[in-house]
Amino acid sequence: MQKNIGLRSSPGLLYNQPRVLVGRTDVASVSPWSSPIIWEGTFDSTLIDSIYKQQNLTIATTVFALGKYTRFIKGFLESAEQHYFVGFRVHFYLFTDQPESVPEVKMGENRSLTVLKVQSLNRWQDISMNRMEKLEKLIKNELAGEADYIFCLDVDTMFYGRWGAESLGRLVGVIHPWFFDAPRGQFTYERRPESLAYIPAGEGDYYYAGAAFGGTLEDIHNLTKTCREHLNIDAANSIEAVWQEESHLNKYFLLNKPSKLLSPEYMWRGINERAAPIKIVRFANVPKNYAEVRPN
Ligand code: UD2
Repeated sequence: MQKNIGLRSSPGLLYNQPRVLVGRTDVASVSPWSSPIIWEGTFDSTLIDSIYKQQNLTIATTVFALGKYTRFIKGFLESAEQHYFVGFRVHFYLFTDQPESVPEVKMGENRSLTVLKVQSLNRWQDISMNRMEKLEKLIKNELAGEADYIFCLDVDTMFYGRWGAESLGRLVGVIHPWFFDAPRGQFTYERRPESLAYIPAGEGDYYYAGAAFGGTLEDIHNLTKTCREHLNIDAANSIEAVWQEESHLNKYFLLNKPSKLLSPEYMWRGINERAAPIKIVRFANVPKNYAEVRPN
């Protein structure tokens, strides 16, 4: 009788055995509504890649660079080429008021960049908030049939480690790097009932970063549309939430629980900052002088 010792059933199935009783014990890797929280040590990148590569996915990725923030484009794109969805089809959409100052960045195979001109705005708060409307329109008018997932990222950032298919999900939020170990009473949610972003004391799950969120086109269309509508209603009522669209995003995620959460490895404070549970910095803020870089 012939034995199949040494033969494999199919390519991509050679990875470490999943263990029921072994895992990260220093952090929660699941939320109370049973969504995974992605940390280093909670996934096998070889396995994840072999699952998702078969699906022939396109990941749309948006970033905004207005005013002096164009200086961050090069570092963002070059580091994304090294670490972000390597081996996948990625289409970057860069919104800027100065298309002429977008640097030449060599993109890999199956990776492309579309530059979209937007009008300049005078207040940094308006630049930040206006992203929701632009994203809503992009998804509705341009992305149908063109992408499977979308991530919306801040530009004053760089990638330092793998950000890959482990981050994909229907509705994905990133736990903010400053508040992951804080009691929710300290979260900088909007606390005035007059705003639609209001979250009262004693409520809330996590504090999510406005700098990174993603999911399927349908879910992110709903998210950006809802946040845009709520920002407009607040504006009509002469109120601006304490952290603008980030406050509205936090309210949205309170009412619409993310199906996947990314740990602060996916939006860290800076490459030189340390905290015990952070075993790898994947994506982090680039230090900036707010007074110098913002329009006012
Ligand atoms: C926080 C959030 C940010 C946003 C903001 C809300 C994190 C880590 N950061 O960051 O996502 O929610 O609060 O106010 O969660 N921009 C320009 N030109 C400008 C100003 C801003 O292009 O002159 C764009 C750019 O893409 C930038 C983004 O808006 O990355 C957010 O602005 P920020 O980085 O100044 O906001 P920040 O650091 O206070």
